[in-house]
Amino acid sequence: MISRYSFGKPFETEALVVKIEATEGKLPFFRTDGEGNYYYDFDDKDIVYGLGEQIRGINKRGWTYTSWNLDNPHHHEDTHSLYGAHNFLLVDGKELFGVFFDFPGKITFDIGYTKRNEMHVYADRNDMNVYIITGDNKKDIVNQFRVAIGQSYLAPFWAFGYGQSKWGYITEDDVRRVAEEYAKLGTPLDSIYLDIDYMQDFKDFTVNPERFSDLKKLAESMKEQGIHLVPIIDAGVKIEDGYDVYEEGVANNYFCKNEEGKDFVGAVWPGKVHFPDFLQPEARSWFGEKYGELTKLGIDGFWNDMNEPAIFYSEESLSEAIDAVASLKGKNIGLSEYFSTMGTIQGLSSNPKYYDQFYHNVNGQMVRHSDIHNLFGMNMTRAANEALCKLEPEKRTLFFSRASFIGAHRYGGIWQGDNLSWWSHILQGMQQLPALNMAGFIYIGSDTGGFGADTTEDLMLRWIQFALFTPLFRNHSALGTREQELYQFDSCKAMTEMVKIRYALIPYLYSEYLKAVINNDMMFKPLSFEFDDEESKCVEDQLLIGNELMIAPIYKQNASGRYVYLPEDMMLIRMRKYDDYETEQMTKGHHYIKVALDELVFFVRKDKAIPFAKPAKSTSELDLNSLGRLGYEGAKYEMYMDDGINPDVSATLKRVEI
Ligand code: MIG
Repeated sequence: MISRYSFGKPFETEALVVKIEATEGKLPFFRTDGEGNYYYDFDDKDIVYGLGEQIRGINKRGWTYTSWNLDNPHHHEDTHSLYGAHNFLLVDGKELFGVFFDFPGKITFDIGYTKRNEMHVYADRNDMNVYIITGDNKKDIVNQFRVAIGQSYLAPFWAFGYGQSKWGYITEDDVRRVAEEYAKLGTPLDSIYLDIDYMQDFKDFTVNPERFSDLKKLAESMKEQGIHLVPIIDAGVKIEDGYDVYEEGVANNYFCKNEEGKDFVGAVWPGKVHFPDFLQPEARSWFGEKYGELTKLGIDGFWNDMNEPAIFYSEESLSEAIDAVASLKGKNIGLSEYFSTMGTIQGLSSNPKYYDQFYHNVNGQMVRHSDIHNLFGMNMTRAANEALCKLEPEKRTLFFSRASFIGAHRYGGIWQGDNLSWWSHILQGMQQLPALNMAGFIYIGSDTGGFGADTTEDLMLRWIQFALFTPLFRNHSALGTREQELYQFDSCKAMTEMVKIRYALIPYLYSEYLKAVINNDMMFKPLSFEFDDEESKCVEDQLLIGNELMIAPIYKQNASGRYVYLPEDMMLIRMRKYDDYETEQMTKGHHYIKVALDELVFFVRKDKAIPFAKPAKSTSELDLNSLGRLGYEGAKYEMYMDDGINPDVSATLKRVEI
């Protein structure tokens, strides 16, 4: 049961797809002062799940989290905000309920940080809808919430293949080389990503003609090899006379305005930019249709970046900073001046004050950006998705975004942003998955191998052994970091075997993905969502995948194994290659399991089995008609399959028993 409690004048975020009448009467579970403060008292053992992309574990108790979409490459333990705002929580303990704070501005969740046994949720304004969801169990509550926020975005089947990306593929030859090297190595590959380097001067929907002389031809020749090119699109539009996107945006008032009613100027990769006002439906369809210029060239997937929106500086703040630095010229600078100057420079990027300086036109009303900040990225991806549904109605286009709000899950997936090549970030990325599923995001994944910092061969192997279970399985890294395509490493063969295992698992992973989308379920669950025992509640580094598998990845340097908790008897599968593996019956309880660097270990749940394919060089060549099985003798598996491309899933959906 879902009830809405309405405070002040809430902004319509469009997070929900159903209209729920506001309930008169007192908000249950929380104490509230009517000014945007909500308090909940915990028992010692209460657990809080949710908050989507936020850092710090599956159980959110013990830290404070702020929903404020931020270009934040520091996914450190003391971070408060990343790229998404997913204000849905589930409290499990003395009471069981879900709560969604439907609020598009800044809102903070102090979950036992100030006071260990108190949750304090607060926003700067109390104009919001609070939804309380009660139900039989955690899965039921999540399911009810998911129904209310609408069916999740459906990715094409090919998007389950392996993808290679790197900020710094400067020319089309770089792209061709990636394809060639992987072909030589025999690694399956379905996509190569184009980062900002393909654009002309970082202008959206342009292609640099010197470095990518014929994108259409390149896309065609890649398609022949089963490879999709997936270009990036940034939120900011370069200010440049003669550039059609800029000129049309100005002429039609499609850009965000400053207080004087002029187009707001920020700076990102192209230098000075305007930001499309994605809250205007006309601006959305205009910007969305621009994606068609690339689909005409054979492109069928996009990733939307910098859409928090990230702002490197504003004209005013940059000139202030330059003056501050200039005023120090020739002086003997002491410690405090040094640090305050450094602070001024560092504070230029995505400074909160910029977001007070521009406005959206919402049905003729000027709405300050900071009041609805967390809706911006969502509406960019919505623009792209809605336009492509019209331009290419016969097929699914791949979309994933960096910034998001609940509701964005209907328009695309997300990737988890600029992680680092750190061991702890394997775990971090994994812990985000169930909470993202709760918020509706199912097509998800983090940069495999790590984005920032230099990866290592062993980190890469371990990361692949985890990431091969995530819908988005993409190797991506930052400009200037160590090259991490698999062929850069001595263990490229072992890595390739892991990618092949991924392809063998695709029938299962895609089927569980479809189930999660169609039935509004979670694909990644904490153990405690299926098992009631006290120990399952504490497990932070294992996950259930679909209804059949459990994973317990290795995320520590030089570890030759790890402890695993089995909440029931399970079958261990130890694989070196898709056709070279052993199985072992394990009993419920704690075990130490050895896992060599070139082995993949995962578990099939008791009396269950999964389909298993023969790998192929791309998803288009996977033979789904002759599937093998892994798991318990006699167990049945209901497999969901469809043609992987028709946007209307029910048109081609089949459920077969395997
Ligand atoms: O300021 O386009 O998260 O994936 O490679 C960095 C360059 C901008 C951030 C994205 C990252 C991408 C990078 N972008």
